[in-house]
Amino acid sequence: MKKALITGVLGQDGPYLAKYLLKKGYKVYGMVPRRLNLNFYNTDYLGITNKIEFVLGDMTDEASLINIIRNTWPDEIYNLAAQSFVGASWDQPKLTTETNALGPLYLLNVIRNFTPNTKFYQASTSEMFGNNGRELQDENAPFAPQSPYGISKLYAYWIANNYVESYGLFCCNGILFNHESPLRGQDFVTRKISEGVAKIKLGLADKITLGNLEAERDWGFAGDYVEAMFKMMQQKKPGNYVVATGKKYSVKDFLETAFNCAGIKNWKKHIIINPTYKRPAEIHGLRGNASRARKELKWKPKVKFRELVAMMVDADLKRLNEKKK
Ligand code: NAP
Ligand code: G4F
Repeated sequence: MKKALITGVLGQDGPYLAKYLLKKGYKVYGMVPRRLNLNFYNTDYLGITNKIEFVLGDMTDEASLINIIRNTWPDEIYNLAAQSFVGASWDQPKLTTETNALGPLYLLNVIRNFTPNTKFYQASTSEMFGNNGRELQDENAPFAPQSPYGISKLYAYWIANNYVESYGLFCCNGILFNHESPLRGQDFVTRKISEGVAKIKLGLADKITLGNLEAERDWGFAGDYVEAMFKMMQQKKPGNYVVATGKKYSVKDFLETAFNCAGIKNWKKHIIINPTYKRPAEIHGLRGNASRARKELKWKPKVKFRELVAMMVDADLKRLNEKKK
């Protein structure tokens, strides 16, 4: 039986990936940091909490990572743990860097020293492209990150590549564009909108407070994107792959579609703009070209933009309705 270790297993992507690997017959170890109240909502939502073996560890604590890997001896490590909220990376740049840049370095050193045959997936991001002046990004596009988050992730991207070159490790960077789902953290704009719209529909709120509505993103479904993670780890040679839909929409488009899905007219009257939600440096638009993944991994996204928005609004309506009962 193959063994996989997923860091960040209780976030958005972790549970979808864990479910996918469990279905493939993997033994799944899920690394969780020590928290006062660990939140198992996302693994419960997918019905997999009791199928994962949880192990305690922190990306900023090298010793904990050494212990975990030497105790579990995984065939594949999917490094999804991160301080992943771009906005917070200006408030906590050191924490962001320690978690997102040094954490992967620690993991790579454990692999190099103890389990050199373990394959390593690094959760890289379209944020690394930043405002590079290009309209469409592929694996060869230049990097121009705009946030402490993007910069921390760029370090991890390069060190993973360097460990392939230097030590022959098998490391893949999945350069994933924004992907969302009902399990998305409530701070991210799509979930903030789907939850806000659901509350307005149910009479629990009247307004959603947001920042820059003009920003454009290439939004896909997290459940589709974890398949690409797995597929790149099964290739003969390690590689870096852009994972994206190739279509971009503005925050405004997302809003309009979400209100429309809930059957609410005149959406503009429910929006407040608050500059606190604007960023010191913004990435205006991101759109990815996933041709390499399509060709080599035979991967393509299944869920379309409107289906994704509807899925998120419906899930929030259902959850809030159940809470009301
Ligand atoms: P997420 O929901 O924020 O999940 C990240 C998980 O990492 C959380 O469960 C978090 O736990 C955990 N974590 C944070 N700090 C940690 C630490 N020091 N040690 C151990 N665990 C820690 O992120 P996601 O959306 O699933 O994304 C997965 C990965 O892909 C992230 O690395 C993200 O940066 C990257 N990525 C995401 C997207 C996207 O659109 N979703 C796109 C490109 C790349 P707490 O919540 O308890 O802190
Ligand atoms: O939902 P967001 O916070 O996602 P962002 O910054 O694109 O980052 C996400 O995707 C990256 C991949 O490109 C990941 F690497 C990263 O970990 C994360 O998952 O913001 C999207 C856009 C931004 O332009 C932001 O300025 O929405 C704009 N926005 C407008 N009002 C807002 C808000 N974002 C948030 N979070 N909250 C608002 O009120």
